[in-house]
Amino acid sequence: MAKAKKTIALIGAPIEEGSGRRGAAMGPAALRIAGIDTTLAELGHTVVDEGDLRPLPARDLANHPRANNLQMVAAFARALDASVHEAARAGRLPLILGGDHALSMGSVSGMARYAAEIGKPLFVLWLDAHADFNSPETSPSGNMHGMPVAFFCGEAEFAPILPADRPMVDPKNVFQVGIRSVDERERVEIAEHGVNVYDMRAVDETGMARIMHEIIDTVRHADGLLHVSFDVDFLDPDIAPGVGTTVPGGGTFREAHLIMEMLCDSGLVASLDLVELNPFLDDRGKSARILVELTASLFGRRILDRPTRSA
Ligand code: Z70
Ligand code: MN
Ligand code: MN
Ligand code: MN
Repeated sequence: MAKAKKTIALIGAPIEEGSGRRGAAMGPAALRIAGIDTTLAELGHTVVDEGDLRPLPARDLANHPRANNLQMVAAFARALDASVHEAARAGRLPLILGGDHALSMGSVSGMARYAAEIGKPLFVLWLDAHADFNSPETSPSGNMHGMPVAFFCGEAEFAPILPADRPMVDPKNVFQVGIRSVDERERVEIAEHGVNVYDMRAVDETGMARIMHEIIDTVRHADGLLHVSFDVDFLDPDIAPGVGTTVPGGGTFREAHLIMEMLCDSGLVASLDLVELNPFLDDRGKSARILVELTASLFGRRILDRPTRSA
């Protein structure tokens, strides 16, 4: 499986309106400059760069006092829902170059539609310091990058961003790893809806290898599709400073690398978001380069050409 060559669609989503600050819109450019396309091509994949989405604000939606920049966030959600769905249907693996995490409202919804059409359950692996399960009602900031998981699970239906009858993701099919910053009301929501949360304590106590085996086994036994959403702040700010919301105590490079290698071996990954890279805050391209390294591991780069002893 690890050797399977794919056609990968790079979809740039220069959105920063979902976060509380500027800079994430430069993410797609930084990932391209760090060589995401050539790196994947060198691994033998066919890479189709679809360029950057440039949606106009969704003027049909009223401004919302607790959903900042709703019109722009909705525009990206709609554009991504359409382009991710189309890429997946055409047999291309969507790789979304973010852009802040609000973009996952669209990317995951597009994959949920595709999964429903082919009759498979969609699972989401959410690698993040944050649970991103707020809604305008619960959010302390109003920033929509803190809301995508609630949105694609159907728990934040406050405005017609996407059709209300679209396929939703079952919160029990969401696996969150690396979580270490959860708001008070968000904590109640994720417990109530049965989101699978492996917080940093779980990572320390259980170890990343066992956690990933559990997640991969669950997806495999359900014959599911797996969407991976990688927020740069999953990583420790010491190794990846190029992100708006740094939270100490993050994942190590080795943990992230192991995740990617195990996912590669699983052959289950159907789509990937790389989000929250803020090149304006980065240290000479360091975080962009790490993201490209990790993506290379997910798509088949390996240290030795043999299965690991644990496989
Ligand atoms: C907080 C909120 C968040 C990312 C920050 C923070 C959310 N829970 N998400 N950075 N990626 O404002 O909702
Ligand atoms: Mn996030
Ligand atoms: Mn985050
Ligand atoms: Mn609820």
